[in-house]
Amino acid sequence: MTRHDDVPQYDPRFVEPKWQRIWEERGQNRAVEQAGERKFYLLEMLPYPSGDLHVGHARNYTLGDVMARFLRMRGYNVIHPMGWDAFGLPAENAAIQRGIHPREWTESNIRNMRAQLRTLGTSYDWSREIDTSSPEYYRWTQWLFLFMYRKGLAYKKEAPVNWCPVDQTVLANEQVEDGLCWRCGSKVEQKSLNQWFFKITAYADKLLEGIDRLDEWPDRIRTMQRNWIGRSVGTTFAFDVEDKGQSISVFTTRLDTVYGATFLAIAPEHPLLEDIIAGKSQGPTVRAFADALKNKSELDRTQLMDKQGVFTGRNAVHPLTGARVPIWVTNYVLYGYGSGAVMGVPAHDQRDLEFAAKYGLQVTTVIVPSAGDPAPTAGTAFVDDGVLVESGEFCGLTSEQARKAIEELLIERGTAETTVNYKLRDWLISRQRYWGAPIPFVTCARDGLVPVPEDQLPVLLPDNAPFTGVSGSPLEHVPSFINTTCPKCGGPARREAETMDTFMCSSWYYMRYLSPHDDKEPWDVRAARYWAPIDQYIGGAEHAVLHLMYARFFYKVFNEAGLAPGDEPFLRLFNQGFVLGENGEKMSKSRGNVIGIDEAVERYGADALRLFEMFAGPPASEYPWSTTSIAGVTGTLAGIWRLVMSNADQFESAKAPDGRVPTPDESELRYAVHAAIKQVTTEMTGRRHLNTCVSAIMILLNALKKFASSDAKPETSRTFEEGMRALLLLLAPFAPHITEELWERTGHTGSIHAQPWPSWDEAALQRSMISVVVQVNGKWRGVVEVAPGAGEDAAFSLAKTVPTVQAQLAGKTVRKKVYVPDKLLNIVVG
Ligand code: ANZ
Repeated sequence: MTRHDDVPQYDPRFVEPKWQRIWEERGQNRAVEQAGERKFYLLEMLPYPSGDLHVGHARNYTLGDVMARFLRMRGYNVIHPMGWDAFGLPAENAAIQRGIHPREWTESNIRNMRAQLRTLGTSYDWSREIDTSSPEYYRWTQWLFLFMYRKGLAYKKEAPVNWCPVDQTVLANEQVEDGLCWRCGSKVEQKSLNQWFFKITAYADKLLEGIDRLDEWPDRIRTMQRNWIGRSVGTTFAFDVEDKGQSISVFTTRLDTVYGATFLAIAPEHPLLEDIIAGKSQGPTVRAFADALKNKSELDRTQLMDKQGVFTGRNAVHPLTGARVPIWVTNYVLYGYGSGAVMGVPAHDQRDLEFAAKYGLQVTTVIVPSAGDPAPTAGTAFVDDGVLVESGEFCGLTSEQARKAIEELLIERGTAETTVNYKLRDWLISRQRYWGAPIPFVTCARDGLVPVPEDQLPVLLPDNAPFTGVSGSPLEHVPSFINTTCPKCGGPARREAETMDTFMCSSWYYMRYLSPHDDKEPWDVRAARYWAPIDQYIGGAEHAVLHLMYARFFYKVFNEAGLAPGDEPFLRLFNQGFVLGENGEKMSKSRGNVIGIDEAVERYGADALRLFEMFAGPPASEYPWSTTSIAGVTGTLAGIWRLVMSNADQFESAKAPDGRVPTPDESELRYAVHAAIKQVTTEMTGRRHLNTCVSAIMILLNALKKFASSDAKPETSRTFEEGMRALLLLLAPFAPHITEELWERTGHTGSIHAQPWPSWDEAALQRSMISVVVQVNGKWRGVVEVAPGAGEDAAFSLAKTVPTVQAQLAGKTVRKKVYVPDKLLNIVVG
């Protein structure tokens, strides 16, 4: 047998690149469709190539990779691709600030990040890599834009955008900080521009209904998606405008409170506003107030400002009481929701109450918690359902009964209807930006808006736009791009100067992976029928709403067009937690606590980094980077290396059946081996607390070490060999390099990652006796063997027969016993 001292040291700096190269050369991770094989589409959200990856990013990719390797060993045909969400603002900002072309900046970041992902030992099928900013990719993004247009799901209309009057440019919402331009600090205005939209609202109900079936998504994300869609059912009904022969419709979900309506509030954009103020002395003041608001964003109006309003000088007539209610223009009623007008019920709506208090409007309580209750105290609105008071013939009804009864009455009169409203808005696609996919349309004086024919795609992004960051869309300033001919009439035409929101690129990329080099179609529908949908999606919870909603929308459209199987793209979703800096703060450059992947791999090796990431906590929780625990897992890996290398000969010699009865140590070890296999397998297929898998592997390592160093160890032992083999196989997904190297060094042929996953023998887990540790005053004094689940008395009587325990008890009084069944008995004496 080899002595420990003779074992060569484990050197990840040699072993890791060696195997990365070999796996690549063997094409080991290539995914090939195989009829009849169980497929598994495993995907991590594609990264934005921002430059460098740190150990927080590594966690996401390691998680995916551990799953991929595990599933392959479980016999799945796994597809595990990777690519780059490469269009977007940071590249353009780098161009503006540092004069580097966005493509150059993006490509160099991709090179760097690809290398970093490789050093982690991730088993991607790199032959499927995509870059959303390459013409081969965005040609199909443009194709899909036209596809959506053909389906009647893309349209152009005037819509307000954030506009910086100093930089003369449109700003994305994220570029508006507290209402100010992020770059020059000037006050951002709202400006109306003609823009492209996707009609995601047409899918609101389908998107909502689909969420119910996504039972392998985190509940939190499902709730966020439901709230984002924000379906609400209510009543739209009319208030006549006094002396005008017109009426204002309001949308309410609380028709039961209608007798408490003491004013009407309308949005500054309301189309009847001019009619309402016509001939009124308040007219100019109202108009000025409304115009000032029109420049402000929704966020500004509803969250950053106090509630404000002005009286229009005109009243409306309450449809049930005939009372005159004043019409006000306010900042908190949004034109884009419901009908752009609300009935103000200050007693039962907090916003209305604040508004009424500020302007001295009447507050009338019409709902009480239960019959006979007094009106709730002033100051806070009573917003819950209750029982109606001061409500004419409806007094005494519950809120629910009243909503129905009042709605029926108004519907009968022909002035109301049941309405469903959604918070979800159509998806604004156009961006006044350079680094994105050009929108494939032209405008011609004769034919108007004309789609670019499919055979003329891609509409190439020109290289030479001015990156000054000011004055509208950069493409407007590239005449060779803008000026073109109309595909219909051949006359002069102008291209769209705008590019697409990059969420468009990431709404369909998971389909492109299925035939990434296809130049006939965006993806091969046959391949899609085999691989899609995604079985497991992994990524950050920050994409809970936008990306996941847009991708679901697209997929539903694909499915209806027969291009994809099933109507949800991501069957299971997993959000990994953050890795914090060693100081417990969020990892960020400005805090100086970033640990880069390169640095960590260089110091500890990829396997140690991977093992740390999986061991430090369950996948969804956050934890800090810890030099001590990474040193711990490095020690574990070194221990495995020493154990296996110094017993390498066992793998050969133990193969022949020895025919002997297992020793007690062997039975004990066999229990440990099968318990580990069972635990790791159950976790990996169940709740996926991968940290407990790593502990199970560590426990198995200790059992093997104990066995190896025991004097009673037989010369060859099949159980020991079985245990070391299981150790390597269980560890393979977590630490792919060291296990592959040891697999080879112990005389195995073929990759460890292509071996079948071990299975456990339930019989090995049926132990007749269990060892219980006996302590006296907290100190280890011996072990007793008891039947599983034995009681304290049984354990204590046995303990008293152990000489080392007897010695401690002699002449003392037993004061207390602490008993943990199947584990420990602590006897407190004094
Ligand atoms: C009167 C009322 C009384 C209301 C009451 C609530 C409580 P959700 O559930 O979000 O759909 N609303 C309607 N249109 C609005 C708009 N354009 N801008 C701002 N608020 C608007 O909320 C529906 C409620 O939001 C409606 O019900 C309306 O106020 C308000 F005790 O009507 B309610």
